[in-house]
Amino acid sequence: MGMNEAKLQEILDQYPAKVQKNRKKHIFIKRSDVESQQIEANTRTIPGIITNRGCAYAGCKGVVLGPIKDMVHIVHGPIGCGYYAWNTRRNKAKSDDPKQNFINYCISTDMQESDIVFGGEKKLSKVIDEVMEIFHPKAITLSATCPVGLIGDDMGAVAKAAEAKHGVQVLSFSCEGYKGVSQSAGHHIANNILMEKVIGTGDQEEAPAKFPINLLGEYNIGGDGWEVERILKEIGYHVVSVMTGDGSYEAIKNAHTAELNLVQCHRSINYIAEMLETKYGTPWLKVNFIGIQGTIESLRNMALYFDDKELTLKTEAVIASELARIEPIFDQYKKICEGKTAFCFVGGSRGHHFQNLFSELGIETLLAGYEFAHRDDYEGREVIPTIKTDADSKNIPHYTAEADEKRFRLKVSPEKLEELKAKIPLGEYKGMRFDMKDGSIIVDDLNHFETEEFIKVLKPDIFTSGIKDKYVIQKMGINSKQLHSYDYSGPYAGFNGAVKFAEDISMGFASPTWNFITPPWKNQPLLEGTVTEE
Ligand code: CFN
Ligand code: HCA
Repeated sequence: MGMNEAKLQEILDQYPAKVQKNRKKHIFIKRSDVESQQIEANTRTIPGIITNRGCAYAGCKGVVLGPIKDMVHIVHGPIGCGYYAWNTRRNKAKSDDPKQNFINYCISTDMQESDIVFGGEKKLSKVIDEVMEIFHPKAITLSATCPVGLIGDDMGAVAKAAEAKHGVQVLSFSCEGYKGVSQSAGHHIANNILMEKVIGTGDQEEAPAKFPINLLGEYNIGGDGWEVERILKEIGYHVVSVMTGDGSYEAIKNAHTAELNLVQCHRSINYIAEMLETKYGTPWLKVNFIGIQGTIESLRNMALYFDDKELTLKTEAVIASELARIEPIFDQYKKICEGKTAFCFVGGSRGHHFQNLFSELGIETLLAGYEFAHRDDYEGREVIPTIKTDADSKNIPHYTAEADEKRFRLKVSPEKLEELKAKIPLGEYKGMRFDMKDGSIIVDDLNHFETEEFIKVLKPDIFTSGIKDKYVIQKMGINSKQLHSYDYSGPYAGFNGAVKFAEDISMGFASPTWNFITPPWKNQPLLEGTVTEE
């Protein structure tokens, strides 16, 4: 199965020459007989092309900051921007103190024309005052939208004055939508300030329990983080903080006390993982709790890292009992899924992670890609060390150890670290390319034209992506599943999540709805239809 170069060229030939030249660099067919296959990524979408990407504000406020439940997140800008990032991502949160859980609110300065003309700083200060009066949060974030940057409101000055007035931390994020080519720049902006101003400010020197870890890049979409925490706690780990799903400002302040950082979504949080290693000497381990085997492998690597007999035994016991419980159910769904094919296109890491689940269900991924990932996500971190080639980092500074006097102890001696690295992938991860079959297609920033063209040629049985293309795909008669929001379902992570995913997509395949839809290619020609006269 798969696609050959000639067929791909046929699709690309439909583009004007200049566009074709650009898009060609973002697409390749996997070949294992060549050592390196380069892809262009993290560059600007051609204006006019319908991309699925979001903006820097989405990456900062929507993705990284939004899930922190005990801070109030104020959006300085037009109400549409506030609305866009208002719980649509389904990052769940619950709190022991419901008065300190602000996750369901959408708070915005609701900028109007007059604010654009006369400036919005006063309005922003007023909103902060109102928020303090109504909610009494421990801390506040301010996120900038495009017009704020264009008119030059000084959000930093407003934040500083508000801190002095109210005595709580008010963090200002210059994440105007246009600050980068996608969400990715926003992740970076959020990560930098959390690192600089929040992490390490807690008063704990040591974690209060054994095997303390941070779970980085887990946003608790549809409850994923809760399922992962359930497993980790059962084994005996102490979860210091989760960044940032169901996240808490108080917990993030003490993130420096963890002995190991687990990185689930590498794309959005690699900066924090790297900075925590530089500053506090905490190594990081790439994990993937999507898929049964991915979960097992991640748990085993963690046990190897901590190198404790009891923990290792408990890890194996939990794996065995979870497998015994879920495998019989999972296998039933596998019967429905086996032999089918998929396209898997998501933002920055799920396009890779979910291929695990597909292959465990006997589904082959024919095409995959990311909206805004960087080259290392495709080609592997061994090939492309992230920080050095990161286009965003040219504009957005990184934390360096030299800039900071306060360095904590190394969590693992340099000798032990080398020994561990020989056994487990500390500080490393594979790119998507290595997990895909020869002949499969890898596409960066897939657009709607290419979506339709690739579907017509390869006719996948399921297409996983987001809201912006879901219904177009569904109308083409293809089982379409959102892997951003999980279509109101979830969790899909961990053991229970694997079963839930299998159940949901099996329901999709088995739905009688498909009998009532005729895919467009069965009614060809599409554009040259005849017009009947009355
Ligand atoms: S939850 Fe994550 S897993 S954080 Fe990132 S790269 Fe987005 S919001 Mo949509 S679903 Fe998506 Fe990833 Fe990491 Fe989500 S694949 S695009 S910015 N993403
Ligand atoms: C975002 C958030 C998003 C959008 C999802 C989608 C999410 O980019 O602002 O396009 O379906 O996961 O909610 O990625």
